[in-house]
Amino acid sequence: MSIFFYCKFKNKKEWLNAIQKKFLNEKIFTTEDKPDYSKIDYAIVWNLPDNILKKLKNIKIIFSLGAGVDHIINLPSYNKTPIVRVKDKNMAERMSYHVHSQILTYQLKLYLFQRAQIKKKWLGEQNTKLNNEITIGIIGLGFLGSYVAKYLEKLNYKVIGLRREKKLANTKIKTFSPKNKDKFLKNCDIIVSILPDTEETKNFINKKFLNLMKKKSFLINIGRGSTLNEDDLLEYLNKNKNFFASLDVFKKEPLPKNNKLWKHKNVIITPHAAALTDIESSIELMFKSYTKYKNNGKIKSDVNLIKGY
Ligand code: OXD
Repeated sequence: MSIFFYCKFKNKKEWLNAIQKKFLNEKIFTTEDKPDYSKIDYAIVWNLPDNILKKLKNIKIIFSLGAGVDHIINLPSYNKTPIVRVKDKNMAERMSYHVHSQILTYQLKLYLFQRAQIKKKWLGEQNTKLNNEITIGIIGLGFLGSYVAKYLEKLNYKVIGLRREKKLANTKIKTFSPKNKDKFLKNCDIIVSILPDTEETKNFINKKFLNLMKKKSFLINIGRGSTLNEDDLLEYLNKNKNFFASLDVFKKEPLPKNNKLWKHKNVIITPHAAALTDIESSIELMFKSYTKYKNNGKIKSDVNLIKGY
C-alpha cells in the first residue's frame, strides 16, 4: 500500500517526516519520487494540481491537509473519492483565538492607537463596550463555526447564528433561518463568516448584505474569499467611515499587490492564517480514519456532494 503526499507549504518537509513516522507500514511518495500514480492507495494533499489527480486512478481516500475541501472537489478530475478533512479541536481553538483577537482590536479600538502611534499622537482613553453589550453573528456553523460560537458565548458576548438546519446543540445560542437573514444582520455589531466555498455561497456577502448590517459594525471573514464581493465591500467601506473589516481569505491568494483592500485604513488583512493546521493532531486524525478503513474497508466521506462542502 502507498500514500502520495502533496502540498507547497513552507514546512512540507516537517509534514513529510511526520507522515513517514506515523504511517510506518506504507510507502510514502511525493512528486520527486515520480511514482506510478495508478498504484497509489491514499493521497494526503493541499492544492493538488488536476493533472496529478487525474493519474491517481485507484485511490481509496483523499485526505485534505486543511478544513476546506474546495481545493479538491473543484478539480475537474474529482470523481467522488471519499474525502477526509481536518476536523481538529486544536485548529478550532486557534481559529477562536484569531477571531477573538480581531474582535478585541475593534472592541477596544486598538486600531486607533495603531494609527496614532505612526503619528506619535497620544490619544488617551477611549470609550469601549463590555462583552455583554456586543452581539456577534456567526454565519457558517459547521465544525469550526460552532466551536468559535461557543468560545465567544463563554466569554459573555451575545452570540447568534444564521443556520439552515436546527438549533445548535448544547448552547443557548439563538439561530435565525436564512429567510430571517435581514433580522439577523440588523441585530449584529459584529459578523463572523466561516462559510465554505459552494455554488450557493458565492458573493453571499454583497452590497445588499452589507447594507443590512449596522452602519457601525465589523465584518470578519475567515471562511472563503469567494463568499465576499470585494468590490462591493470596498465601495461600502468608502461610504461608511464607521464600518470595519478583518479579512483572512480572498478571491485570489496571495492577495495581489494592486488590490485596494491592502491600503484601506478600516481593513485588517491576514494571510489565510486564522487557523493553523496542526501537524501532530491532524496526522493523528488521518491515521485514525485510515486505521478504521484498513480494519473494516469502510470510510465515511466528510463531504456532502449535494451541499458542496
Ligand atoms: C482551510 C484551512 O481550509 O486553512 O482554509 O484549513
